[in-house]
Amino acid sequence: MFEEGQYFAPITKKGDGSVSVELSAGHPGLEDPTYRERRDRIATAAARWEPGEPPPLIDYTDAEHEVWRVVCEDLRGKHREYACREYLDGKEAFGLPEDHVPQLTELSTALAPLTGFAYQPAAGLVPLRDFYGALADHRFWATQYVRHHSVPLYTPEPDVLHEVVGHGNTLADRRFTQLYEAAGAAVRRVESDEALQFVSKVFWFTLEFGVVHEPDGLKAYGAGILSSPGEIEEFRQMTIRPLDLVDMGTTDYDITHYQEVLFAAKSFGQLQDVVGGFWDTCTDDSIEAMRLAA
Ligand code: NLE
Ligand code: FE2
Repeated sequence: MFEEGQYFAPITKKGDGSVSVELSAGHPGLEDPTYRERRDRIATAAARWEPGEPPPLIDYTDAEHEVWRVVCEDLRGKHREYACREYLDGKEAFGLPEDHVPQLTELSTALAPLTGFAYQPAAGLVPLRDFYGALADHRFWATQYVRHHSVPLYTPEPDVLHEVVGHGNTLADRRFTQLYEAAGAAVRRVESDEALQFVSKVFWFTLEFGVVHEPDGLKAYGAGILSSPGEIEEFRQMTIRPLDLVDMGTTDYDITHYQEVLFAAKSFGQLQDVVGGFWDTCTDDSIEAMRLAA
């Protein structure tokens, strides 16, 4: 089950430190025991990781490398057509491999001189405060497993393709990492669960699923659109609302489907001013006041 604001599949820890991953109804890997065993093994490696260590090395199989190749190849032209300028700049600077799944540890090394961000491995569900708080310290919690091979175009929960192709290319550009850092600082500042949910939803409708107007059309900058060869072809047909903090912070969403409501910035500069400015300064009181005024 995925509740709002939950970014990763819930896990259960066993006595020996190994974990088992819960998959939601309708997940393409639910009835595939080989896939589930693989998910559990990769999650166990992350669960045994200690802060300060590099992320565990994963022995990706040929089949997993093949899923990576299929998705990257499919996304190549679609990114050129539908991704925003800043994402394409990050993608060029980062230079991800398209023929094999890279290791998180080598990606952190590549990000260090670009933005200073580093990956740390997520076994499963990361509590919201930990997920966002890490961003303030330039750390990004990431899963390491690969989506199920039967549906490479879309996965209902974040996998390594989403974390690395979707988020990684943005973590390689300072204009984006300033926004990630600001979101992290905002979550550290707010105390109430209501304010946390509000900040988290603004993150969802921007850094996960945001779109932005460019002179030649509507482009995606949200990682969830940019890691899905299926959704990236559909976002222009969705309901597009103007960038509005209270609307974003109070609109419900369902992580398991293509997003039907998206919020468009007039420009990347507007995103930085409105959303970056909000995260830089928001408090429990300011969020409450915004809601009451709306
Ligand atoms: N739906 C995304 C994809 O297929 O890449 C992953 C989940 C984003 C929250
Ligand atoms: Fe994400």
